[in-house]
Amino acid sequence: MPVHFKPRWALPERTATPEGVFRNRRAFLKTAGIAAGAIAAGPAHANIFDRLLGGDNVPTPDVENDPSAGLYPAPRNEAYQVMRPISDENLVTTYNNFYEFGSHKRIFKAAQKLQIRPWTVTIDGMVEKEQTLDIDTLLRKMSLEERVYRHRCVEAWSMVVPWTGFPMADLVALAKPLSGAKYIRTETFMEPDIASGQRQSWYPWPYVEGLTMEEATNPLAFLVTGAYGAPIEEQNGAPLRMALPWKYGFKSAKSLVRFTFTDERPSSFWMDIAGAEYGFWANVNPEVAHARWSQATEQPLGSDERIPTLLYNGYADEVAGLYADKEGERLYY
Ligand SMILES: Nc1nc2c(c(=O)[nH]1)N[C@H]1C(S)=C(S)[C@@H](COP(=O)(O)O)O[C@H]1N2
Ligand SMILES: [Mo]
Repeated sequence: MPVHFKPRWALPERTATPEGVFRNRRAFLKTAGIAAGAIAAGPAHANIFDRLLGGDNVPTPDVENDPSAGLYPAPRNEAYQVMRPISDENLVTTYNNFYEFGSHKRIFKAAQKLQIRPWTVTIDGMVEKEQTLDIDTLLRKMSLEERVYRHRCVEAWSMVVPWTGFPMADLVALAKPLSGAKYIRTETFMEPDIASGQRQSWYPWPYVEGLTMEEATNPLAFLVTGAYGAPIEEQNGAPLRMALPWKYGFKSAKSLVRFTFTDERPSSFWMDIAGAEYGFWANVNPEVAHARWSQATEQPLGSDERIPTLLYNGYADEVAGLYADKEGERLYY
């Protein structure tokens, strides 16, 4: 595992981490033969998120059929910690944004239809040699690690998740970009037969996102393949998604099939829908309001209390330098 800096927001100890709790949950559920939703979330979670969730059971993860299951749990990179409790896995896997399966939060059941094997990832555009890799071949080439990251949705809810994955910089190294490449454009799968949202033709499918090469090679930019010590579930973006924790959540695109290296700044799904409200940079900033609501505070999943939102979502020391020369740009939405 690479040696990393110890950021200011890192905790000296695992105080924020309910050590061992999430790691064992799935194994326990499997042995006990009960659905995750049958476990009461407890009085601490009797809040709006539970009310939104209603009574449906959470599907038990299909871990035994996943060829990558043996890669988990991966060693935790202690440099990436968060001074907030890890969000309840039940909430993270049942309260989602994934417009391919519907424009509401309750898509986890519909998302089970996504076939995550076989799955290929294409690397093309301004690279030495275009390549298409099977996801399990890609996983074998990468060294997986666990990182606890904050996630701040532009809608002002937030979560703290132990993701497993590898630095996006490692994918860039594998891609061998040409010197003229300035941006990476990512593309999500396109399968209207199984993803009902993609049959709503007024949306500009597929879901496209983009970032600069400097952003992609910043140590914080992470490609996620797992969560809570197991392969990531369909509703959270299996088998491969981004985690760009200093940006609003919509930049962290799910279920990726293509990375295109280019010298042109890509447009994105949300820019095409409402460019005045959702831009290319979309860095978290509590002082810059969304067109329709304040971004000053956020509501953590599973909590009744709002907390202050932090500049770059708490990662300013790591990423502010990326934007020092971009004064005139719309950096924060
Ligand atoms: N392909 C795709 N990626 C996506 C989205 C989406 O609708 N489609 N929603 C984004 C938004 S707005 C957020 S907040 C996060 C939500 O991730 P989660 O459901 O794992 O919490 O995914 C992001 N990635
Ligand atoms: Mo979001």
